[in-house]
Amino acid sequence: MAGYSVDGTRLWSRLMDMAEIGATVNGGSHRLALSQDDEDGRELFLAWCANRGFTVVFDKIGNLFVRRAGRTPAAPAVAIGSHLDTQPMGGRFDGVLGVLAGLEVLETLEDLGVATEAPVEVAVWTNEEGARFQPAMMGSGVHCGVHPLAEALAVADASGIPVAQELERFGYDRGVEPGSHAIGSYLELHIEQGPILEQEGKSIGVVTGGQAIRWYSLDLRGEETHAGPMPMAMRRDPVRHLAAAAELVYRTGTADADARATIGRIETRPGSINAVPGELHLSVDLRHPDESVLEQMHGSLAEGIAQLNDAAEGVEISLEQIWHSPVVHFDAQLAAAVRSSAAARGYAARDMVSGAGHDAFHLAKAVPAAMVFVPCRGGISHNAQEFTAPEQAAAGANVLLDVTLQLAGAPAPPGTKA
Ligand code: HGY
Ligand code: MN
Ligand code: MN
Repeated sequence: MAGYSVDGTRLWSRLMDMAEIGATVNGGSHRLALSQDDEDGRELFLAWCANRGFTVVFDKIGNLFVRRAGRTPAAPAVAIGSHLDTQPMGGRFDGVLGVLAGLEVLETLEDLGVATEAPVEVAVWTNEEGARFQPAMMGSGVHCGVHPLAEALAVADASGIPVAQELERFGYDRGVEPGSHAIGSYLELHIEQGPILEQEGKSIGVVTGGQAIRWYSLDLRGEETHAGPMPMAMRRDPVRHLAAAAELVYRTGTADADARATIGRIETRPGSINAVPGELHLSVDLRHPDESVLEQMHGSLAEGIAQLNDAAEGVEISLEQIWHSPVVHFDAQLAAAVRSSAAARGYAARDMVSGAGHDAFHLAKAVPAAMVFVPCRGGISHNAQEFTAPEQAAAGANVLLDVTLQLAGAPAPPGTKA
């Protein structure tokens, strides 16, 4: 339904205003889930929404739903959204683009006086990144019934602060029951966070699905002791096995060209220069677009770690899976709507599977869902240098606008065929 266009200048200035909150010295964003910075970002977003008279519902896990009424209030809402929380040294567009492009779609409909049959809502999901509280995509997972609310509330961050305490701090504990605020379909605009669109000169990614993800805690436990007097042969030093353990992880990443293996966090305890660590903790993130290959990667890592443990004198080595997000298939009709909007607008596009996890992965279990990608410079993301150009952001928002109008039921724009 190419015809209407968003205000790309307004979208870009909102993106830059949001980037001021939790700005890092090297031009990125630091708004960890349920931190004051995250809340400040939400308050800014809600202030923009209030200026247009949109109504807000929030739930007990902190998900926000900003609603623009439709002619049929009882019609299932079309939700468009993403997340505002960021990685510790994240970029300015991951998640934020999807939320602010969603607001831009609502504002464009207001500006043009376009009435939709169904309500349209912008969804802001709590703790998509999983950097402070694991697992990732927590708020959307609770909304879709994947994680029980009580389980999510009890998750604590590295300093022992539970999700529940932070939600109470900001008043979200007074929200509606997660999942009680029904939505009928879901769309998410996101930067690709990889190099394909840019390398191929494409403007739009028609995201047909997402790869499977498994997270682990890899823990090695020995005995703390003084770095001076204790002879090397008598030590139970877990760090002696770091290289072998890391090699096992990276070996799973060579399963084939699509396999991904990442050690994002390495920590010794007590972490003192002159104390042999008693503990060594590694995070492991394995991914693959084929569930059965990821299962093989899982098996080979578990077997390797068990053998390493058997051979390690005086050090206990364990591998615990803490999260599994299965392969996702998005709604073919919604993907087709994305594809035809890009074609109608003359945007070069290609189908692709998402390497990153997104809230849409959970929503796809509950309602028809799809995603739209735009390129990011050098494929870089989860990095302060993350960047997508103003015209690329606007192109993605225009496709989001078209598919939203199709889903929500609206008269065809003047000069276009319905
Ligand atoms: O882990 C992911 O892929 C996402 O950034 N949460
Ligand atoms: Mn994201
Ligand atoms: Mn991310």
